[in-house]
Amino acid sequence: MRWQMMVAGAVLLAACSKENAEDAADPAVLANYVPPFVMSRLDYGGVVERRFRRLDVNHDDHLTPNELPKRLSDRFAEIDRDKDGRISNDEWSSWMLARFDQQDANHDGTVTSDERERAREQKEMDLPTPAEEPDNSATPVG
Ligand SMILES: [Ca+2]
Ligand SMILES: [Ca+2]
Repeated sequence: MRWQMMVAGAVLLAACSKENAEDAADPAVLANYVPPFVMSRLDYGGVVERRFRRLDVNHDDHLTPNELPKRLSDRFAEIDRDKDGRISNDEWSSWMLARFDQQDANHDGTVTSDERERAREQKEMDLPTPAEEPDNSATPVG
């Protein structure tokens, strides 16, 4: 009969220590904390514009297949709506904004972390963010 008492005691002890552990914040959760991400359609429009300027290395206001990033190279035909073999600023903006609207699940004009996460699960492309294309227009050049 004695071992049964010991088992009961051990179970009780385990239950207590589990409770204590839940009181403390989980360091793993804190380490992985990412601040919520919100991007408005207006911000995004600026980002897309700046990315176009950056990608257009020969400044002819068009993106050719060699100027398109690799991850977008198989979308070239899709983006080049008039099929003239190059992507105009209009074609680029409307395609990129269509990606934004697709990820803006509740159509409130912003894309949040949750919506980004959902898009990722659906293997949608990551939208470029203001952090990736900072607005340097305020800083004097040269
Ligand atoms: Ca170009
Ligand atoms: Ca075109």
